[in-house]
Amino acid sequence: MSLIEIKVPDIGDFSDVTVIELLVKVGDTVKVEQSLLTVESDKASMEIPSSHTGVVKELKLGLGDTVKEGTLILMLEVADALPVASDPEIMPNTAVAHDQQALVAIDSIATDAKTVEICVPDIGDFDQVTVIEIMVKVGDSIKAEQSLITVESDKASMEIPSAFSGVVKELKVAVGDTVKQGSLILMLEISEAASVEIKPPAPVQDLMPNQPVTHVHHTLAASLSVAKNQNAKTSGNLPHASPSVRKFARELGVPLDAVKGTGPKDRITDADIQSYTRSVMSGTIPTAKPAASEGAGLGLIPWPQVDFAKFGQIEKKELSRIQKISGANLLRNAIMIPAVTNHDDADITDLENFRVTINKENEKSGVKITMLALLIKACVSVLKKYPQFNSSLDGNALIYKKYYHIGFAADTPDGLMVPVIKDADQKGIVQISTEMTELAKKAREGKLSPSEMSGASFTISSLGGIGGRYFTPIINAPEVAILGVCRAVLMPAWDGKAFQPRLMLPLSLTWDHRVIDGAAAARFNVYLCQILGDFRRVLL
Ligand code: CAO
Repeated sequence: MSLIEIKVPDIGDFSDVTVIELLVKVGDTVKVEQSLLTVESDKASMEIPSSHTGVVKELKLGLGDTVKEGTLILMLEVADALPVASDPEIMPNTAVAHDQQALVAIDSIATDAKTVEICVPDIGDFDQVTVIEIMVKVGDSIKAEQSLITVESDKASMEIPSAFSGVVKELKVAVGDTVKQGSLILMLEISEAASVEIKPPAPVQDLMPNQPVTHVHHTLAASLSVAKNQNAKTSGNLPHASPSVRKFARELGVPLDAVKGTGPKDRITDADIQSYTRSVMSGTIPTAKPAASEGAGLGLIPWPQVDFAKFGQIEKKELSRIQKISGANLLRNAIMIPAVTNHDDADITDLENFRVTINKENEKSGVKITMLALLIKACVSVLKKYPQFNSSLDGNALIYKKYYHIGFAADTPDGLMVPVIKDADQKGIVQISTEMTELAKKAREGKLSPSEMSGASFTISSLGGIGGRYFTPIINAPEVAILGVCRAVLMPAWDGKAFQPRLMLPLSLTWDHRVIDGAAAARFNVYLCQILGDFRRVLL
């Protein structure tokens, strides 16, 4: 027995691809040609087979690792009798090297032609592959390099991009068709300018001069190279999905093996992922119980299905668009952030007197200073002192923002919106009050632009105009803290000799425990209360 290194073979034009599936584990006996792992670029995925039979002794890479030709995959114990395989039929073949120019071939006589044939380019060692997805439709305007179709062999799937920008005139393939290099995918109308830009072609044998339409062949951004042996077993029960579907599933956190594919050969489609997500969200299917190694999953029981009409009269109304969007965000933030809320009370007796006095003096100007504007200014001072509250998590790093854009929750007939006061540190209280009034009005009228709702580094949610004591606001990710404010009430406060009536403002600070700890949160509230108690501290 001897131990050999199994490395990533020549994988054509792929240079840095990501490992998305490990198909073997330590102790497994693998056969020559058996797939070891799946790698994926943004255009294609492929399985990498073993060049030897043996027992896996050690895995040298993990999910998410980036690999290229020569990267060590694993250590394999092989029987000494077995020669080191070098059979070209077994080893993944070298991808055909292509000159990009030569492959973007066009009939020189047809430079004034407007319609071109877009054909399957050289796809390496694939000769008969199945179309599993069509990503464009007649009438679509597409850009050069945009993916048109996904094809799949038993080992890999890849997206085939367009060589030109233009408008799709006619589709020449359908899902389930078998294609190979040269198969016609679609007819594309390209602008004259685009056709003129195409350099005269290198001679390509299969082009017919003087044809009325232009033939276009081009190479893939990445040519694939995989083992040819058709008898090699595919990877057992691996979910069957194209790279774009896999990417989509990963973005949503959907476990592919829990999704039932409805495409040809049970292939999982975009629609399957969407339908799975909808079912989980509505509680129709519970999330899968995670394996012990996966850590805590939600493992929720299904949402209760109740026929409310059995208990009395009901009326069903669709959620507003804003409610649907904010609902999805709130759910993610509530689930994904380990949030804690600290409550405190600020003595705003003097501040409220000051606010009322100034508003009386400025009655004629029409500009009213609001408590929320004062809170925004006070929070900026606290954020400057405790910058981790003005940060965002980026993997294992923290991004400290040097700007102070403060979002404020606004109640609107259609649902909750969060307009943002940009650069609040550089603005006076009158300006903040004026902007807030305008933004809140726009929010209620549904006229806020996306830029007016983006970029917040900290948020305040004030229920002060309505009432209540304390609440637990949900952090507006990727921010790490939010301040909830309720209605100020007169409370008796002991001054050492007697109880005095003081106007106390209830504060509720929710913070992300991955970034902030309880002591820091308490300090934040204490300093905020000090500022609100004596606003001159803002000048410090
Ligand atoms: N304590 C006591 N009184 C307060 C107060 C407080 N903390 N905050 C505001 N008030 C008073 C104001 O002074 C005003 O009184 P006057 O008319 O006598 O001056 C009155 O309450 C109305 O204030 P307002 O709420 O209309 O204005 P605002 O500037 O305080 O807030 C805005 C503006 C847009 C934040 C608010 O209208 C709003 O939409 N709040 C709801 C936010 C929300 O829904 N949060 C929950 C998010 S989680 O679901």
